[in-house]
Amino acid sequence: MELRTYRASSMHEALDLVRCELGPDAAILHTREVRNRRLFGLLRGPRHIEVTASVDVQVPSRLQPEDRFRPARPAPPAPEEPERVQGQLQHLQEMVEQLCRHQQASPGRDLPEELFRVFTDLIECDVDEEVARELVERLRRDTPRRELAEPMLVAARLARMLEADIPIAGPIQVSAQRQRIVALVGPTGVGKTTTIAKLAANFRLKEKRRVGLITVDTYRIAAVEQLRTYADIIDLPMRVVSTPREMREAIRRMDDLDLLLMDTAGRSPKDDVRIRELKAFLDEAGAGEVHLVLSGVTGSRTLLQTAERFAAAGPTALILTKLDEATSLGNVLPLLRSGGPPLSYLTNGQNVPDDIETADAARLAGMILGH
Ligand SMILES: Nc1nc2c(ncn2[C@@H]2O[C@H](COP(=O)(O)OP(=O)(O)OP(=O)(O)O)[C@@H](O)[C@H]2O)c(=O)[nH]1
Ligand SMILES: [Mg+2]
Repeated sequence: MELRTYRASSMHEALDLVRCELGPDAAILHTREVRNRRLFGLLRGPRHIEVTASVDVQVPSRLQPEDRFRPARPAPPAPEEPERVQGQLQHLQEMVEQLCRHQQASPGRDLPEELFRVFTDLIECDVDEEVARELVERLRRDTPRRELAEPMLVAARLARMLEADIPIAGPIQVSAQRQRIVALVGPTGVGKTTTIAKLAANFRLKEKRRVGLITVDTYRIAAVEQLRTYADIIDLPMRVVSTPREMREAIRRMDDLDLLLMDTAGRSPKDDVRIRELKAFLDEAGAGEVHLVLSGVTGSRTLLQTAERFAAAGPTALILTKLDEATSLGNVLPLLRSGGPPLSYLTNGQNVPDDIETADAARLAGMILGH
């Protein structure tokens, strides 16, 4: 049995949602008024109506008859009395079993009101239901009862829990003693070239490092031109390579530089062959660091699947881009908790070189919670 819960600002809107998604046969099982608090804040938010509905269950609706979607089902021809009672009993038993099963899976089971609110806040921050449930259960297990009554303390504890789940790589370590070769890989259009420009400008202009650029993105003329424009503005040497031999040659010619940043062509996560080709190229270059670049505005499942596909390129770190465009960031949690590469940088805008920062677990946890 599938139960769905809808929230809207009025009963009318909530019922429209149910009608749209579940059709006119949906049974309304429960309605309640909820008030969202701004995340873990003390202020009461706007009033919402929450409606739980199902197309699978056949119980009398809690709504007034005029609001019901399900017209009364035509009565079947009356069977013999004992048979009818037996049938009803069996139906009732099935219904109770289904409701018990749902109750066990439900996050609201026995949850104190404060934690239920944390759960709904997490859902609103785009955290997957499964992850939200796990976090709330951990909170319930670990939080002393008197602390539960203090939203600020609960929020702080939750933030620390998230923080502990975010692996951090730290920034690229550049030194004059040993050259570092760092490649950025990832799907198309996520911001690889822009991020290379930001990194290059920061290391060159702020840290006064000797930086060079290499692009292996020769699939599009515009891609080479884009990087060349940045190389000209920042005043950096740049090489375009399309074969392993050219790669070795380019690296040999730039072996006096502290940092080589390597831009690669965006690859579809579904293109396993191209991703393996890319890995061979990076091995040839001796890239000591491979940063997988993913956009923070991607859905949680796609983020996980894309990271899985790009595992073949041997990423050692993760960069999340376009955080400025995301309305919520709970979608990145499953990826960060999946045991993949640790985070190196976050980018939050199109401006070169400013819109980049070294990833910080506490700050990102706060961003995910909408602080
Ligand atoms: N809002 C926002 N836009 C960004 C960010 N980083 C990059 N962009 C924009 O995203 C678009 C694509 O950026 P590119 O750097 O060309 O992306 P790419 O990954 O190199 O793309 P391909 O080489 O085609 O695979 C550009 O319009 C960038 O300005 C960011 O942090 N925030
Ligand atoms: Mg590019």
